Amino acid sequence: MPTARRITTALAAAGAAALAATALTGAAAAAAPLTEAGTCEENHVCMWEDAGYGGDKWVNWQPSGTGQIFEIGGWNGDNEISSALNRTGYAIVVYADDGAQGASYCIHAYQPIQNFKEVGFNDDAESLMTQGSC
Ligand SMILES: [Ca+2]
Ligand SMILES: [Ca+2]
Repeated sequence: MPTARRITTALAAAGAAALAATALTGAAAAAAPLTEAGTCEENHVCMWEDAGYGGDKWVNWQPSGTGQIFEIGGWNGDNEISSALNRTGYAIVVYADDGAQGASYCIHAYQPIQNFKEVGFNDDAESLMTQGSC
């Protein structure tokens, strides 16, 4: 029965197409964490270990006023920060030492820092503090 055989072949082809579609969906899901690494929620300050908002995100902070200090973890971000997204209306001062001490660099409200090397503060930040402006 040539007709039935043709239908079976068509069904097999449809099955293969469905499998291929599933594989594509799986690849998209696996890529999701990369997108997440480069994102920062509204009203948050986010900082990453690599330039271009990549690698581990060691800072994900939602400050609620000025003069607030965020302590970057000693084993999780101190002297590693290379990029930042400031999605708050506060200026964010990054400090070279714990407890908002030492050399500092001021990030303006809503300013992205794609690469801290460009502002001379790469792998330096150990703590942060909010200010009204720089
Ligand atoms: Ca780094
Ligand atoms: Ca620290």
